[in-house]
This record gives sequence, C-alpha cells and structure tokens, in this order.
Amino acid sequence: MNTLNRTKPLRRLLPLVLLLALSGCLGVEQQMTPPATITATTAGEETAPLRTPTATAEATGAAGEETSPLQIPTATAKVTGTSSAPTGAGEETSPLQIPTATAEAAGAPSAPTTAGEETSPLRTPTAGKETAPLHALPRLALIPFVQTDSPITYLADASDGSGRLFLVEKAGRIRVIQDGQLLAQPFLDISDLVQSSGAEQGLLSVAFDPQYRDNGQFYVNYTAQSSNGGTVVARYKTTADPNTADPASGQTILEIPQPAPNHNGGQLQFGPDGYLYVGMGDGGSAGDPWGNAQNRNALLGKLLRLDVRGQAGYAIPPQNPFAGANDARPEVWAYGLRNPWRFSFDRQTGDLYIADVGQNTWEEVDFQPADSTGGQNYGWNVMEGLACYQAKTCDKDGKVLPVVVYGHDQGCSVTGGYVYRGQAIPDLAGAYLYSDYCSGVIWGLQRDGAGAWKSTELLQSGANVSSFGEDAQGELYVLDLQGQVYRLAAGK
Ligand SMILES: [Ca+2]
Repeated sequence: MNTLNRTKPLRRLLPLVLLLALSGCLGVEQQMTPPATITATTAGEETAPLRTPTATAEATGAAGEETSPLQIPTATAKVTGTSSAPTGAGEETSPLQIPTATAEAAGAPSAPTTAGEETSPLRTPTAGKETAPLHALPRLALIPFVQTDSPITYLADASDGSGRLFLVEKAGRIRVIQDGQLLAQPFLDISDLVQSSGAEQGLLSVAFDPQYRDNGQFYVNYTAQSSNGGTVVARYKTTADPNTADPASGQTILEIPQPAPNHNGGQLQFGPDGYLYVGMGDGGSAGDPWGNAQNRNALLGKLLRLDVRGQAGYAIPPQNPFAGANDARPEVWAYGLRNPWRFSFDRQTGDLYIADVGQNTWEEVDFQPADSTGGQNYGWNVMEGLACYQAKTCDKDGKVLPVVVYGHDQGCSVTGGYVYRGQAIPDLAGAYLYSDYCSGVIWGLQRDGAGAWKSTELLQSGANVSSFGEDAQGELYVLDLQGQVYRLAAGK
C-alpha cells in the first residue's frame, strides 16, 4: 500500500489555495488535463479541479507568453483516501518490459520514451560488454518527514558529518532539519533580498562548499529584488553556531539579469571536480524569443561551471570548453537548455543528469557521462525533446538528444532528482529518479550494459514535486512545493 498520506487536514487547504497562484512554477505554461492515473477513486469525491487565480498570468507573464491558467492536477485538490497501488516495477516479471497500465490506470498515458540502442547518441560502445538485463525496480512509498507552511524549493545536505539537512523556502529562508525535527529558527533569512512574487522566483537552491566542514561557506541562488528578479549567486558563511549563518557575510559571486520572471534555472551543485555548476534558464517568456539558449555569448539557457575557491568572485576553470574562445562566454559548460530547474551528479560515478523543463509538448532528461569535457548543445530552442520545436524539420546536427522524454499527457514540468546510492532500498540502487511537478509521478531511469535506457513508473505520489533531496547516506527525499517533505522508502 502506498503510505503517502493523502489525508490532508482542512487547515492545509488555505495555504493550498494560496499556493495555487504559485503553481505556474517550474516552467508550467500550458493548461493541461491531469493524467487519468492520478484521479483518486473515492466515491462521492468532488471532481471539479481547482484552478489558479488569474494572478497566475501576471506572475508568469512577459509579453508574448502563454497566459492560460494552470489547471492543478486533480490529485492535488483531492485529499481523500489511499490511492490504488501504483503501477510499476514490483509487478514486473521481465525486467526489460515496460510496465503496462493496471486496471485502475486504464487510459493512462504511455510510458516515457527512452533512447535505446538505435537512437541514443550517448550509448556506450557495446563491443565486449556484458548486456545483463536490468534488475526490476521496487515500488516506492513516501513517508512524511517534516512540514512547513511556506513553499519549499530544495533540500540539501552539508556533508559536514552532522547529519543535518537544510530546507530551502522559496520566500528566502533556509531551515535546519536536525534529528528529524525542523528547527524554528532559520539558518539563514534573506527574504528582504529575495524577489519571490513570481511563480518561478525566490530562493531556489543552496550548495555547501565541499570544504564546508573547514571553511563554513555555502552558496545560494535566488532572484533578487534589487534587480527586479535578476539571478544572484552569493556566498555566505556560517557563524560559530552551526545552526546559524551570518546574513551580513553575503558576497555576490555572479549576477545575471533576467528579462522575464520565469525560467530562472536555479540549481547549484558542486561537481566531483570541485567546481560550482549553475543552471540557468533561457530568460523566460516562451519559446526563447531572445535566442539565449543557442547563443553561446549569453549566460542564459546554459549550464555554467565556475571556480569559486578564490576569495572573491569566481575564476574560469581553464578546461572549460569555451575558455579562450572569442565567440562564447568562458563560463559556459553546456548550452541549448530551456530551464534546467534541477540537475545532479551521481555521487558514485560522477555522471551528470540534467532535467530540462519543456515548452508545450515534451519534458526531457539529458545525460552527460563523467568523463565529458563539456560543450554539449542540448538542442533548445531548435528542438524540444526529440522533436523539432515548432517546425517540421530542423538542423539536428551537433545536438545532444535527451535519454528520456515524456509528453504533456503525463505531466507539465519535469523535476530532476538523483541517482539512488542509499542503503534503505537496495533494489533501487543505480536508478536515476525523476518526477513531474503536475502529475507527481515518480520514475526510475536505468541504463543497461549496452547503453540503452529504460524508464519505469514507480509511484503516483499525488504531490506537486518541486525537488528531490539527497542526504549524507544517499537516501532521498521528495519535496511538495506546498511545504511537505517526504522520505523515500520501499513500498509494498
Ligand atoms: Ca533538449
């Protein structure tokens, strides 16, 4: 049985309604019909889906942008009952078989499309390789962990041996989770600097310095009031009290103007190389009207790689793919991205997974092997997923295609997670987990020895998944934007 508690008390409905205004978050720009699989089955249940207030259009809209109000997935509004068992891996007999919909999921959309041997541009050479079948992934469950009344965007571990987790609130606070308890006193409160009025604006992530235990330094990414929503990456320092950072210690490392309130990217991650990677959206509106993603002279629509180990600002890692080039910004690590809201490195292999939010049709996950030297063009806005964007044909030359895509019949905005390297769910080992903000479906992505990718639906969570989090042991957490953090566990 799915242990996700869908019985939300009435007192949660008020913040829920308020948060509907935020639901254009993460690149949602098209009114969508929730997947049939999410619909709860309790008799007599209200069926009219809630809709966002018209303020959503204001929150998301630069000129030319779609202004259709987002239709919240039905499961979000429905708070009753235990859902039917998720379709998925637990019932599979053949580990290579794409799971088929159960009776409850009749009419459910098809499984995500993965790049197989025939189409993967990144497939591992097969010569001499074993092609052992993939192991079946387990059914999952979400166990309520901590909860706050404020929208949450990210969860990080400081790798300082303390076992604490740090929960990022969109409004501009970072909270400490210690021994499973959310501490009342914020670790950092920079809400007076953060512009969070737009659905995709706010304090979007935190990354702790790999030497945090020694230097107490960490980095945040937020949209700033001072520049009407421009991106700021800033470094802060923790005080002598490990549960309190010094708000006066902030040093701006990088500032990037944002022409529209949406598509701000927002993820920070230190790579296994010790450099800070910064995910930047294409600047917003819709369709990348400024052509940022394909313009290597722009910092928008990119994954950037910075050396922040100096005392001020940042340096360009000498091995950056466009360092020294005269037709590109040297900060660029990869380009052709629309809104890489969440990306992560496999802590075991160093491989990079980028979940890039799509426009109107396709959501995608891009893969970059650990030995990559950067410079990839992930296609936007020439391509959306595996398809040409708003064109019958396009120049696919040099574009690195995603390893998995799914259509907007299965969601609206991909939320990238992590490769599972924890101990609690042994059968999940090595699978990359990702979800969708609207549908709440959680998938596991595996690659077999021949380099073919397979995506398996593991859980229909019903959550508005804004992010995953990974703790020191490699265990994973799932964040519902509305303020609930879940711990990922094996289902039954
Ligand atoms: Ca792409």
